[in-house]
Amino acid sequence: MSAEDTHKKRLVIVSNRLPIVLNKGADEWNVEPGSGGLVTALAPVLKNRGGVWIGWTGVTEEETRSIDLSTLLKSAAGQSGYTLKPVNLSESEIKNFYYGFSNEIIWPLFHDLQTRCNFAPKYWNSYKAVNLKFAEAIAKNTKNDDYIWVHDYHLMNVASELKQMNVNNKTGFFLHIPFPSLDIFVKLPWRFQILRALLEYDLIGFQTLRDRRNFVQCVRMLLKDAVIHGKGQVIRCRIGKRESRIGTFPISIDYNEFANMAETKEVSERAWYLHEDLPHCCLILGVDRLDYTKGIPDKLEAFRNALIRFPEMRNRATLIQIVVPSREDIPEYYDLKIEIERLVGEINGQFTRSGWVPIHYIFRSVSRAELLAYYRTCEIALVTPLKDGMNLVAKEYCASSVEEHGALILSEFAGVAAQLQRNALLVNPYDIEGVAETIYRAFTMDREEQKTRMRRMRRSIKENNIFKWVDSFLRANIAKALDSFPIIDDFVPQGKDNDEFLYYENVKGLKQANK
Ligand code: ADQ
Repeated sequence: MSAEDTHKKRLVIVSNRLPIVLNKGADEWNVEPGSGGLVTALAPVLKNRGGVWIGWTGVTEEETRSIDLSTLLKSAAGQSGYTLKPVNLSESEIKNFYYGFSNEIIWPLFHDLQTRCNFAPKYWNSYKAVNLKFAEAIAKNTKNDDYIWVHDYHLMNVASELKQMNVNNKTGFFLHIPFPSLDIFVKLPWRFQILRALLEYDLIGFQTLRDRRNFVQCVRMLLKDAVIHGKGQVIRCRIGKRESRIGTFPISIDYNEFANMAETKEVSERAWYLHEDLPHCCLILGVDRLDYTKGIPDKLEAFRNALIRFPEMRNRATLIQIVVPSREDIPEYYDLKIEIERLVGEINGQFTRSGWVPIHYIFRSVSRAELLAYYRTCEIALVTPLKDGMNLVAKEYCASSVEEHGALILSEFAGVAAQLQRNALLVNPYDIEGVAETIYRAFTMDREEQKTRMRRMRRSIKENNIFKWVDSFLRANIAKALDSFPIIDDFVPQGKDNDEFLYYENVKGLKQANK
């Protein structure tokens, strides 16, 4: 299939961040692939399908003026097989829309941590303005056949803005984080606006049935003109003549990519050396983005509790805690980093003996090969977020455990628990003693039981992989599967500086800007 043939229909992904990171080197900028759950999940799906990914570059509008952005994005697009279109944000938009509304209101509220919210009114104005900016970027870079798939909590208003601009493409929205219960959601000062904005999408997707149930209950209680009907994976909501669908689509990973890469020589050797460096030790792995929702301090306390109560674990169990730097400009995240470092220092000071350090702490982004080596070699994974939309680390750990050994300790408040509850060891992450006892249980679990559990979890993740997730979302929204957006063999990124305004030249509000 050539690029020419596919001009009719494209998959347009819209997310707050583009799947890249721009770094300022000594005298020039360079571009690297991004990390995080959304990128891990979507990058393999879009690869070489000639679609478009629209998002913020991660640097300020002021900084982008000194960068040859178009060349950098084109080089990244060439490798990834889809076109990247930037949305530029000013310093004040980054402060109020991104750090403010998205990360000081929606992120904590939707993770049930309402006391961390700062409901500053100016944040809402910025949120609306930036969502309009995204809608304009979409209008400029799409054609009428394109399917527009918007991701996550930063962009809940986009469909509503598109409608007001007379852009009537099919739209879908997927929420990667949890949706809170009514009691928590009603605290949001803009609760009515957000619910109505979400219902402007043709399809709204949630990670779990619990999230969908919470959303539907909020709609039922707060929007008196909304009528919910239907049953099954996707139900419907009607307001006047408008109907949207609401569904549950648990996100996944590219299982084969993880399983195959875990078996490569590079990963096998790295895995062997990791264990060789820590002989006779049971390795317990934690991999988390630096975030207060991931429950890292509670996890460290639980490990300390296990070392106190089960002395046979001393010298024989080591926790390897990888923390991926994230949002460190926010004081709360910086404080969390300090707290983690203090706890690691304290616990290591308390228990270290000649030849054994209880916690190995890694604070940096590790390469994919290194990450997989840890997944493959560690006997226990400790995934204990206080609340999580899904948690891909749990799935990646299982997919990479090619010897089929390894026990997964999993928070019951992670979305992934709905799928793996029978074979993972479920814990309440707030229950320090309970988690400690479960660590000990995993430490003493016999190999056969580990194998049986791991084999079942791997089968379930393999069957429900990322491609199935995309297919089920697209089928529910546009009655088409991913194959309808065929692979392009000779993909050339679109990137002429003047190729904007491809279709919607007469869009309300854009016509002036276009002149
Ligand atoms: P995240 O909060 O980012 O995602 P998660 O699902 O755990 O959380 O994904 C983290 C991703 O980062 C994994 O794919 C992992 O491989 C990658 N990663 C981890 N450590 C790394 C390291 N050191 N270097 C590089 N990459 C690393 C959000 C929601 C989740 C939801 C996902 C997808 O908060 O609940 O599962 O989106 O929907």
